[in-house]
Amino acid sequence: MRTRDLILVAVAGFALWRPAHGQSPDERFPCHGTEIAHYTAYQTSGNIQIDGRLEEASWQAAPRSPQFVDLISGGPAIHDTRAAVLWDEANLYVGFWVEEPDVRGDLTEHDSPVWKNNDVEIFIAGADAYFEFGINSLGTVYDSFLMWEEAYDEGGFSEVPDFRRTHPGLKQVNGVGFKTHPRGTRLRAKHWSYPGLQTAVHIDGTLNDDNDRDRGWRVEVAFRWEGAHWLAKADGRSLPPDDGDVWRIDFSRFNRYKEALPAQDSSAWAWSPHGIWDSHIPECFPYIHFSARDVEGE
Ligand SMILES: [Ca+2]
Ligand SMILES: [Ca+2]
Ligand SMILES: [Ca+2]
Repeated sequence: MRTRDLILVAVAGFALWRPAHGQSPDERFPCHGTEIAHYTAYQTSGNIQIDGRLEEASWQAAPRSPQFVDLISGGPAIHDTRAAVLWDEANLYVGFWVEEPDVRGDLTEHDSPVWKNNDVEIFIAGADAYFEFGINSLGTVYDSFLMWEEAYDEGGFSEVPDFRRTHPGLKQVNGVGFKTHPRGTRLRAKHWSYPGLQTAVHIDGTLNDDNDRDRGWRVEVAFRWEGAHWLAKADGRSLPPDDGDVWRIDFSRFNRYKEALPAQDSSAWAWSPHGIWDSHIPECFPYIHFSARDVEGE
């Protein structure tokens, strides 16, 4: 590489690593407001079978996200990860295409910390609460419901036995790497599971066998709209959404490995970068615009 190219690479690298603070229209958050993705989710054109294969015409026609980037720097990731979103009157659908040369996983119990394997994650934000979901290559799901503690009493959450403050499973949490969120602490109900959740994983390769090189794995998830009742309650949003409604939903991937230095790989990749090691920042989630149009067009 010529010297001039090296300098250009160095400048580009520095640009990706500039501190996020002071760059964002809203300086309370570590992400750059202008870098947050917008996406249009169209309606399915036929039934979606939750088998992990993403072969339906609707998935083929759905716009796919750009390749996920590093969660902190926004720089490129070594393997290709993309997501797409569809919906119908019954469900919100999410698909992931995960390039992975060595598919691994060993956690099999529901609500295991699947990010300790390689996983992909979905966070769905409501006004006063959000839902956290992760799944590994074995199809093991971790899910929890988190309520902003400042909104807990007004939100009516105590009507749900699983969400009562007295429930032994309810834990107070304060983000991961971003401990100064303006809304403060959350109450996490890990024991809660998303009602009627359907998930499937398809591995294109061999699991826990490094005698070959795998192509990766795919994930197909259906969230029943009615399961989002407590997410939707605070702002009275429609379930299913109305044409033109916008939700904030995050999509990410956590790995147990990092690309070798000098690459700056945080081991977490996301559709939109957060600027910090923390998925729990709804203000950094992509904007998902729901369209009533059929994904295959008129
Ligand atoms: Ca399918
Ligand atoms: Ca759970
Ligand atoms: Ca393999």
